[in-house]
Amino acid sequence: MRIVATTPFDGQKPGTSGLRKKVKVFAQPHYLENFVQAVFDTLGPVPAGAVLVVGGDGRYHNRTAIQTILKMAAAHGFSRALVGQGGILSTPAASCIIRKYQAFGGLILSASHNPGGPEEDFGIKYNAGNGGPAPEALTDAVYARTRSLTEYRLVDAPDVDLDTLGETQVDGLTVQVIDPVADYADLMESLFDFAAIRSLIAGGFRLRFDAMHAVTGPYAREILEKRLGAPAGTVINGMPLEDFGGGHPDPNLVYAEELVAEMFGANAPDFGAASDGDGDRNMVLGRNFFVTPSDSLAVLAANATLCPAYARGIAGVARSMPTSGAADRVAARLGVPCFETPTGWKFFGNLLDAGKVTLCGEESFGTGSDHVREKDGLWAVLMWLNVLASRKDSVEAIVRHHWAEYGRNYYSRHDYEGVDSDAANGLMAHLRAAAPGLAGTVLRGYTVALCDDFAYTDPVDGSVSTAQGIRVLFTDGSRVVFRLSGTGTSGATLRLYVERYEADATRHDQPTQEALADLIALADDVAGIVARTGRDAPTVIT
Ligand code: VG1
Ligand code: CO
Repeated sequence: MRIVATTPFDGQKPGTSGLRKKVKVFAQPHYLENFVQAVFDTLGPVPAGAVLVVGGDGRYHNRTAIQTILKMAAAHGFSRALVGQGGILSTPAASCIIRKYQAFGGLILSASHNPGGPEEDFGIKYNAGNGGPAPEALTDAVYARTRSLTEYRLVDAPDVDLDTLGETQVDGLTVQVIDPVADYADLMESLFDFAAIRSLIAGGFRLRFDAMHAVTGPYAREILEKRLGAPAGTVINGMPLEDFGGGHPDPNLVYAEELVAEMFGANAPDFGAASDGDGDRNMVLGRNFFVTPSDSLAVLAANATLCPAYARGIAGVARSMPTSGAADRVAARLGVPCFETPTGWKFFGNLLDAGKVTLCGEESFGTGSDHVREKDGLWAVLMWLNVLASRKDSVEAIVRHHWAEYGRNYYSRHDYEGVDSDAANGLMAHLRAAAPGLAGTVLRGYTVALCDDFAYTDPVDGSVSTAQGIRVLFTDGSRVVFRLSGTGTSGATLRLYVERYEADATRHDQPTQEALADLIALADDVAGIVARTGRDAPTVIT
């Protein structure tokens, strides 16, 4: 074992989902090592036989980082490391494998939806033995440790062959290279009615899945094309590339352009879907029809009992605060609780572990259930396919029927990316200061019921998370929410979330931006977005 002297780096504070920085930052000597040692020091000595799961979304620097982590895991006393072949593990597959093999925890290498390549982003996060992202208390402790670290430890050993299945000894650590897909595909097959989906597809139902040259390609090919019999070519951009083909592996209407063009073009397939860099997000499209992630969560909750895994009903639903209230209405109808958490999957872990909820979702194209402790892109796709196979109706008809029954939550998110950090922080500080005085005022005809900075008390462990976003709630149930992204790596990203509920089914056909126009204008009145950021339009609208 070698002990290497080091000094702390600034800014190794995990954000919404792990530590994300430019590759150039991660590739500096000691940078990754410091962070990994801080994680290990925070965990403390591991028990005999402890297993660590390691894998990533295949982006540039993935393999280099894995070799370093394995040498450090050996020095820290782990007995076994389970590594996805080629260094590949989607985030939900990593969660699945941690749980299935009762691992101590896992290190996932990903910057998710952020671009990859030598000039772009890299990331790392620790997931605990429940398969879920480390809770805030742990990430805060890791950050504190990065501030005081003076050394890290690793063993001197040759690099491990990551491409051949089997076992290699790295000092006392047995490194086992595993099939990254099989366990996950088996889990999916245990949750859904694959026979029904297979006959739907055999009957001529056409689908397209865009893996965006990111991690889900091999998973989608195995599940959709091999196990469910969809024709070869159903999965497009299915080869994971270190730079995602130069694209932005974020499944939304702007970045998944190839899929969107096909789904809104002539002779479009019946169903289209895409996933992100690390496979935990999903976008679901029907023919000429976009399903908002918030609606998707609500529709899946309302139809959950059609799927074998949820046939006996769901215990409850959780959504992040900015996610629309569509799922709340379903929960109310079902008579189950609905929890509102801060942004980021780590806040769902306790609720899932305690059995308080079965389904969770975020407006940012994240949906998942208690089958793992991460959001899960392909899982959502399969749940939709199971519902479609059972209802024998189109995506659009199912969503419109849902609106007719529950009302429609018009919803949109506006992202202002790469904004000057001081300007963004100034905008948030201004809102925070203005918040207490806003209640009772009337803005463009909307009366403010409450304006606050969202805080959350975890109902399981009592931990409190503050400053999770400024929300302006109106008396008619509409709202606008402002928060800064915790996943970006350059400047700041301001997110504006806008929601309005419409009960009247004769008014469910407005274009979303039109239906929300007054609230969008009002958000600028309140926050001074244009004046403060110098942007006259958002970078991305979803
Ligand atoms: C974003 C999303 C959030 C999601 C997070 C991680 O965070 O808004 O809902 O959980 O990304 O997703 P932020 O702080 O940038 O708004 V992933 O797929 O990047 O791991
Ligand atoms: Co992701």
